Amino acid sequence: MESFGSVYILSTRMLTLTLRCNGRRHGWLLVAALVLSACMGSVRAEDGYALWMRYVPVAPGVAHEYQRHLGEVIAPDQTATQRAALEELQRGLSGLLGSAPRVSTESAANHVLVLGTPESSRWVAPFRQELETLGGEGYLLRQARVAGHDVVMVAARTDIGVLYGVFHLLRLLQTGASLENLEVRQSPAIKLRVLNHWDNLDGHVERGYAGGSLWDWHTLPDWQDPRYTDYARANASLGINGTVLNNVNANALSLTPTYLAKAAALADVFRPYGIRVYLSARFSAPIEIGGLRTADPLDADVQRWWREKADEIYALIPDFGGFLVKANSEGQPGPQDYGRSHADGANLLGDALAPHGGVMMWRAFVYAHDVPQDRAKQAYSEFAGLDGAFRPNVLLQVKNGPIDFQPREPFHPLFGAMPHTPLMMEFQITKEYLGFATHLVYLGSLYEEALNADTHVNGEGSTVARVVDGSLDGHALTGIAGVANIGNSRTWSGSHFDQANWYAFGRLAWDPRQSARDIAAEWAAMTFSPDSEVVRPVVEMMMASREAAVDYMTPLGLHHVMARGHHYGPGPWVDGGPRADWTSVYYHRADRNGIGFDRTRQGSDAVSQYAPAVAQGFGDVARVPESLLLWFHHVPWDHRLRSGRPLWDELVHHYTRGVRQVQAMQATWDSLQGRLDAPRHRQVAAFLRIQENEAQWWRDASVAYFQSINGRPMPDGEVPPPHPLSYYQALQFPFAPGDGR
Ligand code: GCV
Repeated sequence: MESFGSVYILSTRMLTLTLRCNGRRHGWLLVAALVLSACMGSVRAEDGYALWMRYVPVAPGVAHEYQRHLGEVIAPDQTATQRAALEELQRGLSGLLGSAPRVSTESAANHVLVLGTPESSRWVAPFRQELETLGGEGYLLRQARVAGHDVVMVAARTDIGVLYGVFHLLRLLQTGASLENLEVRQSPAIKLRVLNHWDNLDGHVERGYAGGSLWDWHTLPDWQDPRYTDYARANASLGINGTVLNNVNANALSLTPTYLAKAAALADVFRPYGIRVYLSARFSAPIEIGGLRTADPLDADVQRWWREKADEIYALIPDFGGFLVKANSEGQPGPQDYGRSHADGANLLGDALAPHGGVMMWRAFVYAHDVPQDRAKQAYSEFAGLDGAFRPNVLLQVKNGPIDFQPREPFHPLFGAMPHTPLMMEFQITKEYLGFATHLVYLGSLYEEALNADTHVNGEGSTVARVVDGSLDGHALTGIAGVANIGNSRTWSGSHFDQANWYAFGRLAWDPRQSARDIAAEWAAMTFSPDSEVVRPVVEMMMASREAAVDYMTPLGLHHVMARGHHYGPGPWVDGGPRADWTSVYYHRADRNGIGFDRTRQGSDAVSQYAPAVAQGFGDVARVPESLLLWFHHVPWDHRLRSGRPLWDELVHHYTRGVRQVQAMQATWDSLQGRLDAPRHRQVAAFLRIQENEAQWWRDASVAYFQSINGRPMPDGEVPPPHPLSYYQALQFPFAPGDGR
């Protein structure tokens, strides 16, 4: 297996120089192991491959405490998952503590680390009843006195729970937590925690900014790249338990025997890590690969075809998760092609999967160009009336907002509107609308904002998180999906900081009530250094970053004003083309007098899709959060905001503030030079320069455009754009990454 750790640079120059480490000087004679291990974090040639599982040596002070507790391990190794847990523990402890623990079956030591389930370990057996309460994936970490020994226990009802517990323990060590009186009881709040890969069979990743697809379909199933195991480890470390391998804009070939064998090989690699494989299914597959003349969901031959297809898949992948379907959206085929409803379509596939225990994840991202209705309303119009019409194994997968993964959107009105249907949250981890991989934008804050939004459907506290985790309406089948930002780039995510978004998604999927700030802090500690002088500034950068992007791209509720097609850079002037709701002018509606989309009762009335308490707030220009003002209201350019500034001045103020915030992030990052490894520091610094230039570009192009519409002078103290509008409009990026094909 490929080394997951980083390469150590150990040049002769280093050995003959006096090293400076944590402010202390050491003569070269003292170099040897002590200094090397203390300084390891700052001399490693880090390339990001190790993600948050770098397992670099902990500070000598804590190392001693950890060694005392964890020097000897008793763990089963009979199943693949047991071996994965033990291997991870050994890998982790070897790196963190400098030596591998002794592994034994019976302890001679006073202190011992025990892994296991009641079945696999006699040490854990007495805790059977307690472990039952933690469910199939939960775990218990506890320091206890057992049979005369001081035991740190990683116990669970299942092997997977133990594996998750091992990752939790390693996280504690990586972040410098104490093991004294350790007591952690964890179980996931959401059942299906799934990545969606928008990966095509030709290796292109739609909206992918981290290289090509991780899946080498050409060499599968014979060659299983060790990287697939590392992918599984990374996901298991977060509790992600499913992956949809292929793009929702699906190719029917992924359901042919050739590709199913490849998917099965991946499923074999992922299984020990608790990850099930799912596939995006093309609704018209019965025609394209089945030779049928129709894909009508009520046609008996079509129903048989899907049943047999499911049987075929489960023969190859016994724990296959199920299907994800994008239907009748953006040109994809679907049940409406035959005059049937989305429920008819979803139930067709749900029925085929049901005998095998599979689930059907049907997407609500549906809007039709022949419907003149406000696009923000269409998913609700299509689905709300179907509540209760779906089979028990069908989940409806709903994007966090009603348009499309914008820097800021209000929560999707379907959340709370379908109490009889399990609604999955769909977040985007890849930053299609947030500066691709080069902008530092921490999405933990965006996810937190969406999950904490209060739908008010059952009174105050009816948060989106409670819809998604099933507690609001009593659903046991629950799910959350993240559109992956993973590719074959050495960094996995295209940039070091984008790894944090994968991480935050996974951690919130496990427990949507965690704070984005806490998640950022543990990620920063593991990814860079647990030193508070590093964590604190890095977390401050991360926590400010999403608002900065909103400011320089889409302040005050503006949305979908980026360039056409590839969505790279500003394009508020985008107009014309195949459909109005793919243009910017459709969304901002700026004219000489004002700007914004009127979604009040006098306008498109999208506000009425929310519960009355929410609708009243959104619909009232005096009460709507200013961050969503132009999402819901068309207001005059001189409308006064809470700052006292007229709207035009406020808008320009936000654009400029966004650029300044990026500059502040640069200054913070520069101040960390020398505290972090140089390779990663250099790349982040370079990307921040790109981000600064592009933030400035967003600001200047947007100001130039809106000024051309409203004819207003620049607000006092604001610098005019350096180029005329025509300059920004003429910029072309024919090879911008990630475009759909
Ligand atoms: C996979 C947006 C993206 C598309 C994506 C679509 C979807 O429109 O631009 O690339 O298609 O969302 O979520 O289905």
